[in-house]
Parts: sequence; structure tokens; C-alpha cells
Amino acid sequence: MNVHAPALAEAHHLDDQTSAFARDVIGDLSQYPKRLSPKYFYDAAGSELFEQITLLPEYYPTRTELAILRDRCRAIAAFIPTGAALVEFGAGATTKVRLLLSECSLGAYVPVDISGDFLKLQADALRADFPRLQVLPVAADITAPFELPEAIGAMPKVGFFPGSTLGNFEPHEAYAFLQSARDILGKGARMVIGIDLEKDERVLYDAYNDAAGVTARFNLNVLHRINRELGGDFDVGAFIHRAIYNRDRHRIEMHLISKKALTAKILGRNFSFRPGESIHTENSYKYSIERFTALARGTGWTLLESWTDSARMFSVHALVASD
Ligand code: AVJ
Repeated sequence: MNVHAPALAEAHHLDDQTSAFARDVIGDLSQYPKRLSPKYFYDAAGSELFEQITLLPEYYPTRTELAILRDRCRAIAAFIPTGAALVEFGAGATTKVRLLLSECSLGAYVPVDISGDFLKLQADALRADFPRLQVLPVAADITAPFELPEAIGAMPKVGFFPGSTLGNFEPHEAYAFLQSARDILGKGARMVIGIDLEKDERVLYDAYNDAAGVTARFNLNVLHRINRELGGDFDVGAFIHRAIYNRDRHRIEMHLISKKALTAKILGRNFSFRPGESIHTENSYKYSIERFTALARGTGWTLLESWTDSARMFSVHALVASD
């Protein structure tokens, strides 16, 4: 379906952010198989559920990456020039950047995130704890080009992309993202990036199928969000969470499966589901160090250093723009 966003927004009195959400939801649910973009998980409720996920015993990525950042913060800080602007792509909670802040003297910290309200709260808390740090949040979708604040023009730029968020991108999108990050950061750019690694399938499976059901609630929240923001009438209780590891494609896939035949109405349009039909809501790609190195090299970055935990669950990499 070709959805004309301005017309849609005008007919339903939606603001810019909500009309982009509406356009994507209607377009993506009109495809077969149906899908939704994982970037829409993170409204206030979804951001809160994700913070809960990071604390789950089965969800190893966040705590493993934090341990790497904590153990290696000296080496990582040495890679960040004094007075640099640290640009965090898709900044959620500030827990990770705080580990680096105490080790390096930044000119500015620029968190960039689609979730503007959460971003402002996090920025205020950070200013309170680091009163001498310039915090310049940018509310933007990191999958599209955006402008950096003018105030950091003269500072060396270092990108920070932790959490293996790159794993949400299709291989061609990951390629485009790394190229565009290099363009946005400019000449002499550096980048610190966290990448989740391939591992035992049981460990991967459990990380996305936690016993407490928090990941299920996180996945289902996107349907609640559609109901809240777009006036949808999804029977959320008729859907179940499913996460599987697709070994051939090196990715965890998350789906919402309709338990029965049903119809959901969103902004005057009807979407029908067969029993067992899926909405594909997320891919979380897992890399080997070799495949990530090849990706970085192919997008104009030179890999200077890689750090992992002793069990090789997660990795953090230091990249420099190649020319
Ligand atoms: C934030 C994209 C890294 O893929 O592990 C966690 C999101 N989804 N549990 C991930 C997520 C389900 C997370 N990333």
C-alpha cells in the first residue's frame, strides 16, 4: 500500500512523529509477511521494559558489555581524544557512557535518540552528575541522516554505538549505517561500537525467551502502543511472543503470533490475521569477529582494537575512519 503520510496526518490530526509511526505501521502491516520496525518498541513503557530486560538473568548482552567497558575503560578512554565530542547513536540509559565519562575529558556529549522525552530526562540527570560536561541531546531517528549541533563543530568526533543495536539492522542496512556514521562524524572520525557475538544457541534462545516473560511484554507493547497512539483496536491478548534463532542468517527473530483469526482496525483501515499468522517485529543479528571486521573494513573504517569478555559472548571495537 502506498501511504501518503501528510494526508494521513491531516485526516487524523497527528503530529510529525506520530504520522511517521502511522505511515510505517500501515505500510508494514500491509506487507506479507507482516512486520513492524523494532525502532517503535521504545515509547516510555517500552523503554522501561527494555531497562528491565537488561537486568534479567538470561539477558547477558548488557551486563557483559558493561563489564568490558568497566574493565577496559582506560584503554577505551585512551582512544578518545581530549576535548572530543562523543556522539552516542540510539542513546537510551546513560549507564554505559558514564563508565567512559569518568575516564576521559570530553568537550561534549551528544546523545541521539528517536525517543525525545526519555532522552531529555537522561540528559538532565547526566548534567546534574557532571555539571562541567556540555550535554547536547539530538532527537532524531539514527537510521536517517541528521545534523550534529553547531557547538561541536571544531571538536574531534567519536561515535559511540553500544548495545549491539547494529544487530537490529539488515546486513545492507548495517553497511549503510556505518558509511553514513562516518559521513556524519566527518574527517578523522573515530567510533566505539558494541557487537553481540555468535554463541551457543541455547544461550541465545534463553536471552530472548526469559522465564519472567519480560521480553514477551516488551514485544507485545508495540501493539499496545499502536492502540494508544493510533487509536488501534488490537486484541493484544490474542497474540503470543515467539523468539527463535535463525542459524543460517545468524539472527534472533522476534515475532508476534496471532492465536486466532482476527481483524485489527488502525486509522480506519482493517488488517486481518489468520490463526498462527506472524508479525515479524525484530531481528537481532549476531556477528563473528571476522564478519564484523569485514563489514567495518568495507564501509571505510579501520579496526584498531577489539575487546571481549573471557567467554567471548560480546565484543567492543575501536574504529578509525580509513582516510
Ligand atoms: C537493543 C537491539 C540490542 O537485540 O538484544 C532485547 C533489543 N530485543 N530483547 C537486542 C532486544 C529483545 C536488543 N537491542
